[in-house]
Amino acid sequence: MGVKRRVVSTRACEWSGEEGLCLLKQPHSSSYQGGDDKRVTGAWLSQVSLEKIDPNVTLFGGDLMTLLVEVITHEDYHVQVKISEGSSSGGGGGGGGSQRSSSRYEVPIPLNVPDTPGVAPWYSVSVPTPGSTFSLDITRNSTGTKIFETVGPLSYEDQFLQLHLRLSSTFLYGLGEGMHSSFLHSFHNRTTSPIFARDQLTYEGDQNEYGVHPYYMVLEDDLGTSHSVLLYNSNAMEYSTFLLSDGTPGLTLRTIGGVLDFHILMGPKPDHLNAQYTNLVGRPLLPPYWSLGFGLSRWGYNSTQHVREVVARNKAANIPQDVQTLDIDYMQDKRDFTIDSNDTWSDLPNLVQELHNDGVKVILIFDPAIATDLTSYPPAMNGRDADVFVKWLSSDLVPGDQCQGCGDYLVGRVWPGDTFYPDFFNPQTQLWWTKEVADFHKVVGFDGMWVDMNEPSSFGTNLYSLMCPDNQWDDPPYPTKAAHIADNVSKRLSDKTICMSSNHSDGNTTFIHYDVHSLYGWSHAKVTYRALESLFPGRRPFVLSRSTFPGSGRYTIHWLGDNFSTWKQMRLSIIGMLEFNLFGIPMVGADICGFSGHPHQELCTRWTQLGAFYSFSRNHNMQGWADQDPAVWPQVAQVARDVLALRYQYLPYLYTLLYLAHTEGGSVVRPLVNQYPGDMTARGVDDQFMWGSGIMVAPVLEEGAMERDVYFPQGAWYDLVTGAPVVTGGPTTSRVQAPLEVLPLYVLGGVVLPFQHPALTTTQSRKNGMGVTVAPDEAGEACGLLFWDDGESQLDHNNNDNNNIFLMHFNFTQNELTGEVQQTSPVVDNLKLETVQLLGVSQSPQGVKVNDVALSLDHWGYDALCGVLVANIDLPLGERFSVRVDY
Ligand code: MIG
Repeated sequence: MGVKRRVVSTRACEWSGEEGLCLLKQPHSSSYQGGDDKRVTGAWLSQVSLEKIDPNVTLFGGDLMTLLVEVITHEDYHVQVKISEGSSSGGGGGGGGSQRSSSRYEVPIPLNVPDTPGVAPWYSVSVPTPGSTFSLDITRNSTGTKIFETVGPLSYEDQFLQLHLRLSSTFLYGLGEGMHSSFLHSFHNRTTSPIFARDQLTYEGDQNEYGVHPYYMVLEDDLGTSHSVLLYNSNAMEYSTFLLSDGTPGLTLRTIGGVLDFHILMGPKPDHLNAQYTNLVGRPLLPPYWSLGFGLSRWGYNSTQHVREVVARNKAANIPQDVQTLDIDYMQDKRDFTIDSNDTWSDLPNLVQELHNDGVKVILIFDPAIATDLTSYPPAMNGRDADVFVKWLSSDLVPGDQCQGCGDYLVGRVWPGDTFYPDFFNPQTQLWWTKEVADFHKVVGFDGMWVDMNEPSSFGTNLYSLMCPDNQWDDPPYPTKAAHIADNVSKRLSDKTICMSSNHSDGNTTFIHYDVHSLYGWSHAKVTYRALESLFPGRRPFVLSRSTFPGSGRYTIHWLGDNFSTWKQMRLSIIGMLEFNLFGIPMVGADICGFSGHPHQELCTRWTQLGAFYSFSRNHNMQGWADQDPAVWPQVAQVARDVLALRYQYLPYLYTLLYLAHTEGGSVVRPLVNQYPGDMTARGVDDQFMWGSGIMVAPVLEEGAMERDVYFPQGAWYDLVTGAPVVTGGPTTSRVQAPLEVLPLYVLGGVVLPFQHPALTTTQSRKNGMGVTVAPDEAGEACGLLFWDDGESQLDHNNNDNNNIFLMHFNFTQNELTGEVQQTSPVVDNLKLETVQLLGVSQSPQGVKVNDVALSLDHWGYDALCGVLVANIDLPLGERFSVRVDY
C-alpha cells in the first residue's frame, strides 16, 4: 500500500563556509561518494528532493507533490531525518539550505540539539541516485548494521503519512502509552496499535491511553548494540509490527498530520540511549524527597473525618506515610479551586495543617476543565476576562445551543458539568492559572498538584454532549485505530475528548486541536510546574500528570492511570513502569492494589510488595469501592510495614538514581535488558526489574504462589534482606521461596548501596543515621555514590561551587571501603555514617579498622551463616573515611 516517489535531486553537504547550507552549522568533510551500487552514500548527505512518480495515484487524496528529505547531523550519535513539504532546488534566498515554504504543522516544543554538530558521525546515509524510487538507509559505521531502513513506498498526503521500516531485529521496545502484555514487542501476528492521548481505563490489548510516546528502542546484535528512534509528531498515529515477506521484522509508522521527523540515537547501549534521549527531550525533574515516600490516596473519601481515620489507622499500624492525596471529593460541585462547603469537607485547611504537623505532605487534584459558570465562579470569570479558553476554529462552528455568554469558547463536559478548556499554550493562561493556584493556596496549604483528565477528557462527546461538527479534522479520511475506543460507539477521534476542530494559540501561532491534542497534558503539566515554581520560590515543584508527551519528564512524574484490581494488571504495571523509564519519566507507578474493583487481600499484599519498589509508590482506588489502604487488613499491614521499611531504608539510593537521571540521564527503574543487553534471556524479562544497577526486584505475581523462578544474569547476587549470597556466576534461573511475607529482593555484586535507617516519614528518616551495603563482585570490588541535599531546593546547575549538594563516592577494594567526598556541603552536618554492612565475607575477620583505628569488638559482628559483617561506626557523613577488614 502506498504511493511511489522518485528521487529528483540529491545534495551532499559541501561545506562552503556559508551559514545555513544543508542546515549544518559546522564544517564537515565533504567526502560524499557515489557507490557502485548506484547509491549515494556519506554521513553528511543532507538533502534529497522527491517528487511523486504518478500524481494520480493516491490513498486518501491531498498528496504532497514535492518533498524534501533532510538528513541532519546533530551529535555523532544523533541524526535527524526530516521529511517535509518542499524542495531543495529553486526559490530565492541566498546561501542554499532548505528552501521549503511549508505551512505544515510541526511539534512546537523545541528539542535540545547542539549548536555545533558532531564531527565524526557514527553513521552513513544512503539514498538512490536521482531518478530512482526513493528509499533511505542509515548504517552504523562500526558494525555495518542498518539501523534505519525504509522499505516499500512512502505515503505523504495531507492527512495520511506512512513509512515502513525494516528493523535490525525483533528486539523492539517502547511506543506508548498503552498497556502492553510484554515489554518486548511481538511480530508474529501483525498487530496495529494506536497512539493518541485518551482517557480510558487500562484495558489489555492494543489500545492507546493517556500519553503519547512515539519512541522505540531496538537491539541490533548479540552484543546488545542498540539504537532508538523518536518520531517527533503529535498527530494521531498508529504503528504495526509484522514480518516482511523475507521474514525480517517490519514496523509501519503512520500519522495523520504534521511532518515525518525522526531522531535516531545510537547508544551504543540501552542506558546510553536513555541519556541521549533525555538530553534531546529534556532531563527528568528531580522530585522533592518527600514524594519518594509512600502515599495514600483514594477517590471516594467521604469527608475529612474519613481521611483522618485512614491516616490514623495506618499510623497505628506503623505504616510509613509521607503523602496524603485528595481527589475531586474535596471540591464544591467538583470545581477546581473550591472546597465543598458541606460540614464534611469545610475543615480541609485544618486537616492539611494536622497532616503537616505530622510530617505528611498533601497533594490535591486539579482537573483542567473549568465550570462554565460566568456569574459566580471566579476562576471561570477571570479566565474569560483573560481570554484563556480553547475556542472553536471559526465562528460558524459555534453550536447554536452554546451556553449564555460562552461566546466562541468550546464547551465540553466533565465532573463539574459544562466546562471550558484552558488553552495552556496561551501565555495569558499561565498567568491566570498561576494566580488561581496561588489564591487557592492561601486557603489550603497543599504541597503538590495532581493534574488529571488532561488528555483532555470530556464526557459524552458525540453521544449526549458536545456534538462535533463534520469537517476534515473531526472526520479525517483515515482516523486511525485511536478513534475506536473501547466503551464508545461513534468511533470518532473526538469521542471522550473535545472536538478536533477547536483552536489553540500561543499568542503568535494558532494550532488546531487536531494537531496539538496529545500535547494538552504536556502543556497542563508545564504550566502547573511553573505555577508551583512561582508559588514556592526556590523549591522543586511536585506535579503528577496523567497525560504526557516526550519531554514531560521535565515537569511531571506519572502514574499509569485507571487500572483494575487483578493479578494480570498488577503484573503488567511493571511493563508500564519500564516503558516510562525508557520515555524519560523515571518516577512512575501504578495504583497499588488497583483502581477499579476490590482486591482480595492476597492480591493487595503482593501488590503492596511490588508497589514498595515502584519509583512512585501510591495506593489509590476508585469511588464506590471499599477502602484498600494497607491497614484495612492485618496481613497487608504487616507486609506493608516490612516492605515499606525496606523502601525507606534504600530511599537515599533511589534518590541518588533520580539525581543521576536528572543530571546525566540513565534509567532509574531499570529493565534487565538495559543492564544486560547482551543477555538474550534478560532481554525478555519483564516480571523482574532493577533499581539502577544495584537492586533487583522479583515480585510474586501469581495468586497462591509461594515461590517463583528468578532469572539471575551473570554476576554475584546476594539477598538484599539477609545479605546471604544467592548466586555466583550465572546466568541461571533459580526457584526461590517467597511466602506471603517475602518479596524476593537482591543486590548485585559490584555495588555499594547507600541507605538510611527508616522511619514513618521521610521528615524523620532524613535525620537518621546513614549506612552502606557493600556487595562485592567476583573480584571483591564494589563502588557507589550518594547524593544528598535538603530534599526540596532547586538545584543550581550553573554554580559549580554550589554548596547545597553533597556527593560521596564509595569504593571497595582489597577489603577496604573508602568514602571520598566529591562535593562538600553543610546539608550533611548533622548526619552520621553509622553502619557498614559488608556482604560476601566468607571467612571470619580478625578485626575492623575505621580510619586506621581498630574498632572495638562490641562494635562489629560477623554472621558466618550469611557471610555478613556489620560494623557500627560513628562518623560524620561529611568527611572522608575508610573501613578496613583484616583477616
Ligand atoms: O473520571 O478524579 O485516573 O485516578 O481517581 C475519573 C477521579 C477521574 C481519573 C483518575 C483517577 C481519579 C479519578 N479520575
